[in-house]
Amino acid sequence: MVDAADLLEFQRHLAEAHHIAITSHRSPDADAVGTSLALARYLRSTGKEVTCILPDAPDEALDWMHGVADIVLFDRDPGAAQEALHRADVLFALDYNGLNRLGPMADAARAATGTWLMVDHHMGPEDFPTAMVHDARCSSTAELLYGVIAGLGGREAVDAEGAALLYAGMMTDTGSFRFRSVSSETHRVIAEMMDRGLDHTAVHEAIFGEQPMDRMKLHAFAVVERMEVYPEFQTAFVHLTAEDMERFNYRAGYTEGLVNKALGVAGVKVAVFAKQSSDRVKMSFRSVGNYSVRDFAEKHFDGGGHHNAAGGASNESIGVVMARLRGLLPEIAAGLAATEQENT
Ligand SMILES: [Mn+2]
Repeated sequence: MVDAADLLEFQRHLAEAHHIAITSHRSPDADAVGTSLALARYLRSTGKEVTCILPDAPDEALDWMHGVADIVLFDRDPGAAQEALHRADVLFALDYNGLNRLGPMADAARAATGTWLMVDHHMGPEDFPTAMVHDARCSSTAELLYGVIAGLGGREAVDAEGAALLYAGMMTDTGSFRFRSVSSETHRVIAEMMDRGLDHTAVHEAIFGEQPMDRMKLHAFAVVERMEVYPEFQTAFVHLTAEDMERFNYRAGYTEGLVNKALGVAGVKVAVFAKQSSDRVKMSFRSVGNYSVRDFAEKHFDGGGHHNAAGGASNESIGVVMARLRGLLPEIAAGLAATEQENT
């Protein structure tokens, strides 16, 4: 929920701003990119000059998003990114709350002299912003941002195009409205956007409807050759080595959704996906129900995120990581048993 006092703060800073920079986290997902572009649309409709800046490129699966080609990418054009950050009177941090989430762009962001405003739904925000709309219970930044735009009087500016951008973030951050974080408010926001022309089917098709053959083969391979299901622990793992990804001509976004395939196995309540990513292993954690994968990711893999969806990383090899995960199966099962007791 968006607090009226926070909105007033936003309003005050925006009223005086001419140049606005909108930033989001590295490896930007649909929530990051969709909110950046939707906020830019709204602010431009009020006469502001807006630049969207991301540390690196979004997945190809988001190429359909209106305005995505105009986003300044720090890794491709650090000069332009630095200049836009430097020129901004107001800078937005969307869908992240710690500057380290910007990766190599963090120092350039730290050097910016404008006023930081944040809209985010992750736990434990840093205090660099002057004002923030923050709610860790909210299922997506897109849902929160809709409340911000509506609260600033911009409801009408969220047309069919803007609504598609926000809906993409809401849909993907909720596992297509599956996670516990989905609330009646989530659906109220969507209802309003549908009244303004949102084509939800088109968004779903654009993101999930079609995929390159290589990606489909990679998923099939992962499920057949690299998935480990442990029914006695209600847990499934799936992993990919660097060679696996090379074999199927891996591109950004290809492994999206694999963790949900593992979670979708009958009887599985906790799923982990791990992949070799240059010198690190990156992990996605998912759960259904009360078991917190955020706590698990924090404790064992320097990670964080949400109750049912979290991420982590390790500098160990993929083999070592998988061995460590197998060793943690009893701990996961004990945690699942404990949360089940909470329920009864
Ligand atoms: Mn998000």
